[in-house]
Amino acid sequence: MSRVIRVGGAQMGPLQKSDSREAAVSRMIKLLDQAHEEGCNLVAFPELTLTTFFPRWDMDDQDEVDRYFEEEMPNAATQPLFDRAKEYGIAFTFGYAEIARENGTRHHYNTSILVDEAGNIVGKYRKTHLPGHADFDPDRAFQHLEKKYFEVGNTGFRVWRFMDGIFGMCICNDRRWPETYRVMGLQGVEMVLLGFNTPSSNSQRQSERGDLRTFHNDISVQAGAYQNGTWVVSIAKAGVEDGHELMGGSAIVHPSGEIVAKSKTLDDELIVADCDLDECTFFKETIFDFDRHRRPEHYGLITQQTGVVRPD
Ligand code: CDV
Repeated sequence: MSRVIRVGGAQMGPLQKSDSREAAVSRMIKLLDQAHEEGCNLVAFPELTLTTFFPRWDMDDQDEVDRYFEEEMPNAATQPLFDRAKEYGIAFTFGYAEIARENGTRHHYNTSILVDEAGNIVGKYRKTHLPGHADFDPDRAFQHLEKKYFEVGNTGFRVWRFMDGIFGMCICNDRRWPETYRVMGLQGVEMVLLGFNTPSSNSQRQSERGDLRTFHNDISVQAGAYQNGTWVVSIAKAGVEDGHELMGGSAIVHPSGEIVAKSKTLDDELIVADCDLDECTFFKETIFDFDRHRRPEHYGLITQQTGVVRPD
């Protein structure tokens, strides 16, 4: 039986502080309509799809912060997206800022969900690698306060049996860490879905070239795909948000590590690729046959320590 999935990568252009959830969702629905016309079975949207990338702003009023978060999913603003996708029989994933109630306490996470073709949420991932800082940093050209607004996710890198394959999720900065892909690779992942919001310039090194930032993005997702024999669908929120530019470079990456579809704009844009999950098998059974070739007895430091310990 064929395991080809036509994937639509729905890059989103910028969202301003003043943009409503409804405005974001109506743009998502337009991309979904286009994906339907192109015969897609699965559509991937970016990280924090519903709002501007608010961690660039330093806020101390928790009510102001909470306005960027969702307490329910779906909710009134996103229900039309769920309804349209169900009508089309398209599965989808998108990221949002989540307030979760756990043991009677409110928790704030940077979250993405996996929704099946009948509109049911079948998977949830909460971002593990939160970049940036927790306090205002006067030395940065702009702020990146994810550590202030989010808690480290408590889901870990799970995978789900989905659409005749094995799917996983991660979010933005997670894509730069090989551990992210390997933990899912060890569970047989065949497609990793991820969204990102990456500024076009480095807040701590303004001289960093844009093409180098693109290279770091590409090398991360391409290596993750190849080294684990998995498809990677990596989708940006791009363009100038409230005066700050986010890079584009959404890509669909084959298990060989080759990019098979890439965005060309910094705006709402759909990229499409036919992704045959069976093409993972060759890589998983040869050069990256983990069972035959991995040597975990020599990898202990990876889980025993966090930072670098140099020899005396
Ligand atoms: N949203 C992100 O996680 N952004 C990060 C930062 C470091 C730019 C990223 O890795 O792209």
